Amino acid sequence: MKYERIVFDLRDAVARITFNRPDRLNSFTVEMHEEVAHAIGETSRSARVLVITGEGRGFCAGQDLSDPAVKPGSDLREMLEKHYNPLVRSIASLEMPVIAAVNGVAAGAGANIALACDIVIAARRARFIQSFSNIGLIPDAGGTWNLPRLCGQARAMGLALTGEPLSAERAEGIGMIWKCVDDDKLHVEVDALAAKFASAPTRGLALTKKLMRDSVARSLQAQLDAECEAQSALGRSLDYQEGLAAFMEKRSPVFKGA
Ligand code: T3D
Repeated sequence: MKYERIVFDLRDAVARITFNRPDRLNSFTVEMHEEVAHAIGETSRSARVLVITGEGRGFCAGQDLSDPAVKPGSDLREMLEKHYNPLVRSIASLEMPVIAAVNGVAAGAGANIALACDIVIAARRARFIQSFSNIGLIPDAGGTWNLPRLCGQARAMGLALTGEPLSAERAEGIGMIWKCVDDDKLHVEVDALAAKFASAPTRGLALTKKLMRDSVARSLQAQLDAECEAQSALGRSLDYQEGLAAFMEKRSPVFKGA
């Protein structure tokens, strides 16, 4: 596929999707969704970590509000079912860590796509805005699910009902994101973490991600059983064999992701 609304790069097992409509703060059109979906398909086949970021001064301002597909009176369900919901599901189910490198403002579904990622690192200049309430909509793209889990019901409710911007620093302070870093350090930090994940025991990380994500719908007993299953599978993996051997031999492990 020829990418025109994103830049897609896949090197050394690190995939990177850069939203690339900076004059519209990287807001989503149907075409951009299609390109992102295609790039995620490529990622699942060949990468061990995915980074999502934005070009210019914004990360993503959510839905492009000038798109005729979302004019008042149209059924917005179709846009969610065809594009936003599959995107959130594919981030959650991708068998590798997904890092959001939030380079600037993240609003509406743009904020919630970032928060759907496994690790969120934001530049100090970034802001998270649940801007839906400003235009009469609800926080979609998983916002009503992820927000209360990430930062608690009181804060989630406040952010969603007021639409007030939350600074990256405050987002880190309330545990909504992993880290806020200086603007000029964002890509250095993210690249270092992506490189670490690209040579990590990918199956172990993938099962960690799955267990954490699935835990919200399980009892303690069911979760303990799921941990047994995962550990039993990983105990037979080449990466565990290598990790143990490297520890005993006092050398750095070389994980194959298998
Ligand atoms: O089913 C469905 O489709 C419903 C799904 C909905 C999902 C959603 O995401 S709904 C929420 C949509 N997003 C928003 O409501 C955010 C709208 N944008 C803003 O509130 C502001 O732009 C920001 C707070 C994000 C940033 O403000 P600021 O002052 O830094 O920038 P700006 O000047 O407002 O924006 C710069 C340009 O980007 C500007 O264009 P111009 O004047 O230079 O020609 C602006 O119109 C454009 N832009 C920003 N956001 C969007 C956009 N154009 C189209 N759609 C946008 N969402």
